[in-house]
Amino acid sequence: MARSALLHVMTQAAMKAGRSLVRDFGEVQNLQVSMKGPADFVSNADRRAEEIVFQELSRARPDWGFLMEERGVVEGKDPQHRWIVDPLDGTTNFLHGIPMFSVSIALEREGQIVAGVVLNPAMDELFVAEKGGGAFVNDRRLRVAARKTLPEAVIACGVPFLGHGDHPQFLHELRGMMGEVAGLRRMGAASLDLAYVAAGRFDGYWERHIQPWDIAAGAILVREAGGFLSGVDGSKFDHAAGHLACGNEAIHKALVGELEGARRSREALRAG
Ligand code: LIP
Repeated sequence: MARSALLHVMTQAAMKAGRSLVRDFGEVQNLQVSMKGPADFVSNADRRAEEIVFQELSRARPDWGFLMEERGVVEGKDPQHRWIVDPLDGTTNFLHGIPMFSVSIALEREGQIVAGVVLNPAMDELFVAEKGGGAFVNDRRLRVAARKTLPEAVIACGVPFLGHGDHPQFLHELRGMMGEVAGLRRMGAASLDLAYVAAGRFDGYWERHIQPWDIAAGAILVREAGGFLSGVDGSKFDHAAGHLACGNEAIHKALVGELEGARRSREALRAG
């Protein structure tokens, strides 16, 4: 597959940051057994990776701005283009020595995501997509899974954790969903959940309380692999809305239906 100049720039930045993360990941595995633990080290690894992506992309496109997990918004001279970057998605996995983390880079043009790169450097998997050009993993074309019903589907999700998310709401969703599907998974890196939907490994995915840099690149992978995305309530997909559901057309519809059922059952309980 011949990569466009744009995807080339994004891929180079992700791979350079990925090499830095892999070096640091080796060290994290050593630090696991120390009393102090690897937490401070991991924040530095995250910052190092972000600096690399920032430098690489700024050099290639000096006028474009950024939305980055650590740095926040960096205004560019060109108001039409903005990079959306998570230099280390799956931080908790990384911290625990679990090789399920990524560098995620998306390009937003006039508010629309037009290109995305998600690299899992520990597994050597590079997912790329550009609007209208299809989605690929290591140069192999991606297609969402063909399974049409929830009983045959493996569905990924985000699970709220200490101090984060709406725990009762998730329990309602889980109660409904687990009785309907072949399997539920929680991988801990939203960009990879989306990449796996694009690759047909997962049939669908939903998550709430999620940030734009976690999902912007993955969203275009799903779309370019023939998938459907929306908010959890079926609303038009918006990477800044904080929630999403996706899958092929049938699974996406079934997923949104289940989530709506969970919402109604929670409302009913609340109303007493
Ligand atoms: C993480 C996500 C994960 C989600 C966490 C968190 P981080 O991103 O990818 O799926 O459940 O809330 O946002 O913090 O590792 O970049």
